Amino acid sequence: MCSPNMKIVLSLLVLLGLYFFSDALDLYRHRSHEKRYYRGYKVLRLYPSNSEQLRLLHDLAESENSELDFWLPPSSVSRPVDVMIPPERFHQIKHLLTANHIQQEILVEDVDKAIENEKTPAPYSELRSTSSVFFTKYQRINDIHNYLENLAAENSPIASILSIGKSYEERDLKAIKISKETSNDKPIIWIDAGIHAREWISIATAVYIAKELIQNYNSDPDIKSLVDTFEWYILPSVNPDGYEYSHDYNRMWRKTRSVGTSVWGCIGVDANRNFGFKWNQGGASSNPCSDLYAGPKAFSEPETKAISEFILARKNQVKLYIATHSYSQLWLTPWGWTSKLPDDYDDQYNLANIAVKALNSVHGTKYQIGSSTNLLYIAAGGADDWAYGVAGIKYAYTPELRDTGRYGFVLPASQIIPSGEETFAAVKAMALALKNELSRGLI
Ligand code: 0X9
Ligand code: ZN
Repeated sequence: MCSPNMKIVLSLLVLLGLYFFSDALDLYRHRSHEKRYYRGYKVLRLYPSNSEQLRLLHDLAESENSELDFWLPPSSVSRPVDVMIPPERFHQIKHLLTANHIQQEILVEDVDKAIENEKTPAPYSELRSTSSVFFTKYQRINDIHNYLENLAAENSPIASILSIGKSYEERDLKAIKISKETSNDKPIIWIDAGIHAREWISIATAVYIAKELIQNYNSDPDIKSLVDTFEWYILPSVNPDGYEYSHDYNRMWRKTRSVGTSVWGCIGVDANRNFGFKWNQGGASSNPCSDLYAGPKAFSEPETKAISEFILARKNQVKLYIATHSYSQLWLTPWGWTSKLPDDYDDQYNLANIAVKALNSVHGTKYQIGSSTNLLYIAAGGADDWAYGVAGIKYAYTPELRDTGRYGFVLPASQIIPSGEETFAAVKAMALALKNELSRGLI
């Protein structure tokens, strides 16, 4: 028999043991270069209908080592929450949700199968030209870089390649510049993608936009006028280390791959929490093991630092800043650090509306418009807020591309071309509207 004190000591020891065991497991998972499989993992969509249910989901999302991956984190009672659950936790979590009357639906039965399905290419019969073959699958970073190099080499009067810096693992942050050189202080449009490694559709879509601008220069007078008017910079992979890691080892990787000083060996920073505006002031984590880790300081990551330096050096020229992500079909405006709306909100909304209408006219895809905090959640340190709040770029957006959760991050490759077509239409419409504002001296 043990005394009550002994019992307390024993329980504490067991808890301590469990704590170290789960962290050792975590260390193994984060550092490991073994491929991570998602066999039997499910994604549940939850519909919190009151503040208690929302609180419970917040608590679950914030609990460390919970092994739950919130594809769509809890935000408000009116918005669904998507969570990926490992098979060994499924019944326990389901029980907890049911006991708390949280309405649920299975979005993805088996994430591994969805990852296989993601490879489904568009049928060749649907391709408009042989050059579209590149967009039938999610390409690796070297192939993307080679594609851009060739595109630039074949269209040298209007396109060139530049590297705006290096990633943590020293990959080039390769961008394509598309411009008819007439002067060196043309207005700039900046488009980037892939800051979150697993959001593959954003990367493929950004490359598609570059291709459209270049290949239609001679045949579409509107596109010609846009390439003549603006200097376009498109950086399809802000986080190439994470992107490659998501191909080779862990499809669900989100962060950069920087190695910090975490005693548990956790790797990477959420680069969209790492920008130097209201840094780490909400919706971000100071825990290096969290997927929302803001980093040891603002701009600790070479990727975000390189973007900030590039943009700041040209800040008066940059008229539009688009940081593409996935998923949810939202055209997000600032702010993401507060629910207050900025003074320019009406103008920002109106330009987003032009984008979303044009996008919708291509394949009927519906997007919602609103500020990040109001449509999603508070998340400070994002690129869009920094572009608007520090660089002073009035039109700074975060489009969350396809889909609304049917496939989530693992969108079948057959959707790359439709996503490219509709997002290009959105960007083109925005740029034409901006060109008009410029000619009237409004921006
Ligand atoms: O949380 C994010 O960084 C973005 N959503 S995602 O699902 N792609 O991770 C939204 C960012 C919106 N902008 C700001 N919060 N500043
Ligand atoms: Zn993202």
